[in-house]
Amino acid sequence: MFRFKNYILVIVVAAMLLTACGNKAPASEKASCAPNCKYTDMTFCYPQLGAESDWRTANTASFKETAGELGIRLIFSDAQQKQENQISAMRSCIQQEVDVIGLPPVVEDGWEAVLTEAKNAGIPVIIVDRSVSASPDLYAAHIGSDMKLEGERAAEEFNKHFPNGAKVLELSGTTGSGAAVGRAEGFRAKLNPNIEIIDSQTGNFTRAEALPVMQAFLQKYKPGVDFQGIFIHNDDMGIGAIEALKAAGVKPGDLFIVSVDGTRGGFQAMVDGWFQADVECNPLLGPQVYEMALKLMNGEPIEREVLTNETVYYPDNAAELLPTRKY
Ligand code: GZL
Repeated sequence: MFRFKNYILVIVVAAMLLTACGNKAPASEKASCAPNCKYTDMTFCYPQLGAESDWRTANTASFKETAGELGIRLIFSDAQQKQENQISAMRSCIQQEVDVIGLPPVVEDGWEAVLTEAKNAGIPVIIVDRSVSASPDLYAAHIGSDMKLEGERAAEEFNKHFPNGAKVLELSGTTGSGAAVGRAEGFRAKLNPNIEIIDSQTGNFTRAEALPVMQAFLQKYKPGVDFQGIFIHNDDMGIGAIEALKAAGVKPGDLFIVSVDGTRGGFQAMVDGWFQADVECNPLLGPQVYEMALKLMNGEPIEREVLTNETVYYPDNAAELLPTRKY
């Protein structure tokens, strides 16, 4: 009798253990191939925010080309700059039980629910490029630019150029995005008190939306008289603004313009004399993000915050560097 009871107990305990093993691994658990996962074992989800700028095009290319080189199965989607599309793409990836999700968030807020769903499904999320306001315990890490520093660097260019003060306009990026919030914050934090931002409007990081904003500015303010400079949050909006400036008879160099990204379009604008500085913002994040994703699959330690090293570009060597630009 005693032996029979033991036998039943063993079966019950074994059944309980099997059931437990069958559940999704809790967050930050390693993949089943750990600790020897290879890139070819990885299914990576990248719900890209859109295709609004040359920067974004280069960012997409970095993830697609690197996935092809490494043999990673990439689940890619384009959210057309809509957060709800990014969230539904993430939910689809959670259903497909991908290994890792990289999230390039269009805006900072509103990610708590879907990040919690990913965490409960045992799928780590790497925040890519822009940041989120959600609690850091809801995601594995952030890899991207220090947007506040980019804004500070732009301010330093205005401070150097206008020691006796000036009035400037700001063409800002997508409202509520980590990039626009950080750049605006850094710009204001570092700008000398004798330089006044007389107006700021969003161009949503696109050429098409920046053109009418610049046209409206030119209806309201006389270039060179009411304002002497413009801080533009990305090169694509800068190129849209240049079209409006040209149509209004403004010439290259009439205004002091500082942009952000350092794309080929931005370098060309420096060669043509329109931009007096271009603050680097590097989109080529694919390799770094995939390397971190593989470490997560193998249960290896990772850095929770990785900020890309960036610089400021100037017209004096823009022509020489332009042919070497990767984006
Ligand atoms: C910044 C990135 C921004 C770029 C824009 O890291 O999110 O979005 O500056 C892009 O060009 O649209």
